[in-house]
Amino acid sequence: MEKSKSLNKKTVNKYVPLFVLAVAMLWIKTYVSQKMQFKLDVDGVLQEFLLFINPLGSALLLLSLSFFFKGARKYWSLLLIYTLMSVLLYANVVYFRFFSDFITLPTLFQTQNFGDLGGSIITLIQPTDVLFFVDVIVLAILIGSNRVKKESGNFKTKVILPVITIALAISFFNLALAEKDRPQLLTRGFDRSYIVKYLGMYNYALYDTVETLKSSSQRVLADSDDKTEVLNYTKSNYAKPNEDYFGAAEDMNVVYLHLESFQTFLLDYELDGEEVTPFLNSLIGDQNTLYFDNFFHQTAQGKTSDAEFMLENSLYGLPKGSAFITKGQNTYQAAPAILKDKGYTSAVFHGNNGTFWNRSEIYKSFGYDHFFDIESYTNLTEEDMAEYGVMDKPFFEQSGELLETLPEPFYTKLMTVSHHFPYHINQDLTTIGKATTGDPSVDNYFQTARYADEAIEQFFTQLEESGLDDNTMVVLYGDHYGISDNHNQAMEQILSKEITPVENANLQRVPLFIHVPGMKGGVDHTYGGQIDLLPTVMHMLGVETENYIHFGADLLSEDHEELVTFRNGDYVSPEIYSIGEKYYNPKTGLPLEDAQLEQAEKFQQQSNYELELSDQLVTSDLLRFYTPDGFTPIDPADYNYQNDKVEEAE
Ligand code: GP9
Ligand code: MN
Repeated sequence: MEKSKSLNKKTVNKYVPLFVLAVAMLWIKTYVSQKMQFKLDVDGVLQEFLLFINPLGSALLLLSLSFFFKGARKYWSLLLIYTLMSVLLYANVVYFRFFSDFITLPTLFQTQNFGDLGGSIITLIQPTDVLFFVDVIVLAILIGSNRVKKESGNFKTKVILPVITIALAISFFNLALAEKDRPQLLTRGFDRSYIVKYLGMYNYALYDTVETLKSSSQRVLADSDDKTEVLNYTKSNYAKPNEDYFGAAEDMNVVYLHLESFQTFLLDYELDGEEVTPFLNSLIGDQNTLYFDNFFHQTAQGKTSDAEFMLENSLYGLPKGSAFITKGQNTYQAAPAILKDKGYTSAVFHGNNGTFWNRSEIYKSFGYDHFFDIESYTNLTEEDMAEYGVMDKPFFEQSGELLETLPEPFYTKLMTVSHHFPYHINQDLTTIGKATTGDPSVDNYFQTARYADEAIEQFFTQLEESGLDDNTMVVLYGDHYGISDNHNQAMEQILSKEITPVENANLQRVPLFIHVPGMKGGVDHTYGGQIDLLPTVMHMLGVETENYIHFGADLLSEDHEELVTFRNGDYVSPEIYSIGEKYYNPKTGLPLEDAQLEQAEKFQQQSNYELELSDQLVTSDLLRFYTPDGFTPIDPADYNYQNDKVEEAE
């Protein structure tokens, strides 16, 4: 009895200082990282305090799990937990540099995508990042060396319990203060950066895990009745076609040009007096082209895949992760499937690995007949390759040839890649200088945009030469921002104006062009977003959409409501912008006048409801319970893209 007591005391005396050191190091490192590496918009003393205190509770709690291990194992478990937490923190730091966001479990499942990010990840890692692991090494040396004698004793509950109680007390105190500053923080979630700001990196990871498990259980619990509310909403939101445009492209081929990272501000921008995108600018004045200058991207974490998801389905991407990844097995009634019943053959062209964003799987659920990925492109030299696949010019050259092999009419999507962060391009291929803000992403952005513009012009020439141009509708759209708000300081120099919340929302405009031979063109100022593309294009093809569950509405319809909902719950409309739970007058950039608050609230409720219903539909896979009249359901097992690949001669 006497012996075990003294052993326990010795264990405490030896282990506790090491434990305290570990907690202190992890706390400080996490605080400094949260403060310096993430953009959390910390406002006021309370938020500053919360940011400082929030890593302590979780560091104490998680590291104290080592107390449960016996003998020397508790030293090694301490090191293991410490290392895992450090890796989690660092992974988020790197991820944030690229996405301005935090890792979520669904994005982690896409290991292939992380592998493919390869080149970009290297540009995101900095030599000073070693500092993130100096403490891990210190701890490892301390534990590994013989100087720290690893006491074989175990902790008694009366030692463990107070530590855990203190850890929990700190965490609850933290949560209570956070809820005071931001009510419903956990129930509504708001924004991942809020959770990190208020509760810290590690509690965020815990929160995300719980949310992900919750979401995967939803599918199991859903039944056919759940679709009724969604169907009622989308029916009431339906906008009937504009007679002047309905069927304007009937039986024509469709070519979507997916313009990677293209923002609208590029179009009228002149860099040192020179147009950046002369070809696209000329399309604005083309007599057979409609150009939408108030068109917005509505993507979130799924970036490119969110844009694709919306334009194929008129359903919103998920609030976190990518529906392409986590909902690839769902039932869909996507554009290729709708058009299959009208005799269309469908294909995607993308000079990247087919597995990126899980495309090679979800395209089957969409009913795509062909998927030409990197393995369909031949004789590529190193110069032909960008970080995410084939450079746009060789890509269009070969895609154009493949396009001609398809039976008509076809519905196709060509995905460009060379204008992608970090906008590197061989200087021999450039025809415009860089900007000079000193921020490399912003400065390079114009060169790859110009290259893309030239590539698009080349594609239009190819279409003419092949004779397809007379009978092909071409839709060009920007997928999402290329310059995140992390670069707003440099963007203020580029645009010579302050980037207020309203200006930042304005920067989320992406171009939309719809070119149809024989159709009356012009500039259309309608406010709309990617969610509206599917019904707009279907109506132009002469296909009615009334029976489909679509959250968007035909941009050309008189019934189209000018309310563009962003994935984070913000919205824009001609008179009112809602940004971060504040309402603005977009014309003045100032807070909204009282007289319009009622309308602002109404729009907000509608936006929230629409996102909620779309999420319900996607997370619970509700389309499996609904088949529109005249639609033939898709069986993904019928699709195989092996034959679209070519064996390159040795
Ligand atoms: C990858 C490409 C880029 O294949 O479409 O995707 P993004 O990083 O823009 O989401
Ligand atoms: Mn993209």
